[in-house]
Amino acid sequence: QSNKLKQVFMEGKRPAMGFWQMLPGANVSRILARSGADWIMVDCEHGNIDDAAMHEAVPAIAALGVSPIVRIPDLQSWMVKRALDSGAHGILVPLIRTVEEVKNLVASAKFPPQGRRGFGSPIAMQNFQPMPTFTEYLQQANESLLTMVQIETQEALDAVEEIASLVDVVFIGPFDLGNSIGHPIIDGKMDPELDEAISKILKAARAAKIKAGIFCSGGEQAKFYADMGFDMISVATDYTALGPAMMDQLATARGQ
Ligand code: 3PY
Repeated sequence: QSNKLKQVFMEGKRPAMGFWQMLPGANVSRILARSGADWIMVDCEHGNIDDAAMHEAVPAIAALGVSPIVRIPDLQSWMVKRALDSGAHGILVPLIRTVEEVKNLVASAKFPPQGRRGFGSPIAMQNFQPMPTFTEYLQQANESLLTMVQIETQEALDAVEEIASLVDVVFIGPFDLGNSIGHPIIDGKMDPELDEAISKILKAARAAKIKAGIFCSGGEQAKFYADMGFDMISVATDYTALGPAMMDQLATARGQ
């Protein structure tokens, strides 16, 4: 099954760069997916994206050869199922705390015998090229769909080595991680203890031979973490990019 993100991971030549979709609408998805990004995160946790909007965003992104990844709102089996049934090429679970939760996630994301994902959606296979048959999707999904967890709590940081042995990607949410370890990001400034936690997560991913991802607040920060060796980097969000782009044009129009 075609999975652009997985392909970039397997080639291992460059980090996979992507954007965060927080605003609903297939047109937003298409703008983001046409940017040259490898993957788009459909953010059902903090974004304005409900189940119906997710079912519009995922195919719009996949149709352009880009990997749609869904961040589910919370670790609930039914959310994992609906995200994967919508055709997502992977899922990201926020605010993980324990190894037990991660095992639960993996079980929810895999068909038997590896897990307990229910089979029956005719929608998922539409989002791969060439389109697999029902049976091919069943045979390939466990291997090709990416399981990712966010390391953004003290508890997950403490258990990161074991967590990394269970998933495809450990993905850092620096804002929540900073809050959880008692060193929040203030005015964009990262505390040295947060930097240390980030290095620890990257190291754990390397040791487990899996990929490490991180959420960034712009291109400059994204370049910094790409140079540091991260494999999956979120460069910006639609929501935060739109305002400055418009203000820039307005300032030019007003000769400012
Ligand atoms: C964080 O930085 O905590 C995130 O999860 C980004 O959305």
